Amino acid sequence: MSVQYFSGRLFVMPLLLLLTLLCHIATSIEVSDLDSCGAEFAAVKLNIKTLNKKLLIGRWQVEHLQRHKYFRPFRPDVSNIKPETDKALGVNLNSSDSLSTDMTLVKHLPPAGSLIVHDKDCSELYDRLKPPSGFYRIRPKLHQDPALVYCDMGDGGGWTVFQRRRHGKVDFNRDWVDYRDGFGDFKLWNDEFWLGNEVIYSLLSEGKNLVKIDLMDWDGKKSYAFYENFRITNEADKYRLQYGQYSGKAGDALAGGSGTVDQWSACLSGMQFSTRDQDNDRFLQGSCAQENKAGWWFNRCHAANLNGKFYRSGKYEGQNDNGVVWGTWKGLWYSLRHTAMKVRPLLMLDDIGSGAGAF
Ligand SMILES: [Ca+2]
Repeated sequence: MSVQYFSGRLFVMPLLLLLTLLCHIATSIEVSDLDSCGAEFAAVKLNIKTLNKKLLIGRWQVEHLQRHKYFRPFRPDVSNIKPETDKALGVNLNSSDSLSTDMTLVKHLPPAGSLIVHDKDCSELYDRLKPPSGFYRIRPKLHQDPALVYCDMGDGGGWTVFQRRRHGKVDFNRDWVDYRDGFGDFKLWNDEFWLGNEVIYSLLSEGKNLVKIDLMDWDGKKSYAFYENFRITNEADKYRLQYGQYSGKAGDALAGGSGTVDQWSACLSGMQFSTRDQDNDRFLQGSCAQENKAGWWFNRCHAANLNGKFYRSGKYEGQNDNGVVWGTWKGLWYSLRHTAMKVRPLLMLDDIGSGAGAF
């Protein structure tokens, strides 16, 4: 027994020593590995976490877009498409746009002359192709002919512009028919126009939209106003104006101002459209449209009239406050230099999330 025990001890001792040595080596390897890889390992873990988050957001966005029908997979028939110049596409690109543009996508747009119109508004076009700002054909309602509109693909993208003032070359003091059918120029990026009440009616009829009003004064200062669920009724009801919640920086001029008297005389909610030949305002003694040289929704008469007379100096004087006016920002006696009224779906997801980007 004692010999066996002794010989056993002889065998166990070197084994223990070996194990201790191995343990020491293993521990030192582990520690040095952790020392050298610890930071990398943490970074990889963080990356995985971030990617998982992005994946979740992506899945949610796709579900959201599909639910609200803003997303339609685009599968161009490349077999029929030959390389074309941008000019042949019938698209007037805004050369001043700083948007990054994938021209391979732009080349899949229907060529000029084609009556194939995929999109009911610029937001659908934006979702499909993300083209640069410019004039495109849309078809707000299937039974209607396509309309040529300016799509503002900056500012988050997907805006259908239905009014624009830039330089005063287009006369906005016009009759009912002109305002109904639309007028102005639809070629260059800074052309002025009124899209037309019929198209605007179709464009806005589904509600759940966001209208943004972009304004600029003669010093180049910019401001804006948002209105949710902006709508007009049909021609039989004289394109009566309805809108929801206001937000923004320029003030709620459509409400007429902050005082109850101002609102009584100038709130445009519920007002019908008037032109110089159709007086549908609430001013019994006269015609707001004639006094203000514009087709617009008038009460008795207004604190906002973006279709007014174009004055080239900002401040102006006269018998009537008939300039291009947004009263809550610059007052009734200041005529703005640039204006735009544009619309897109209220819940549209975009590059910047909210649509509240700077003008
Ligand atoms: Ca009247």
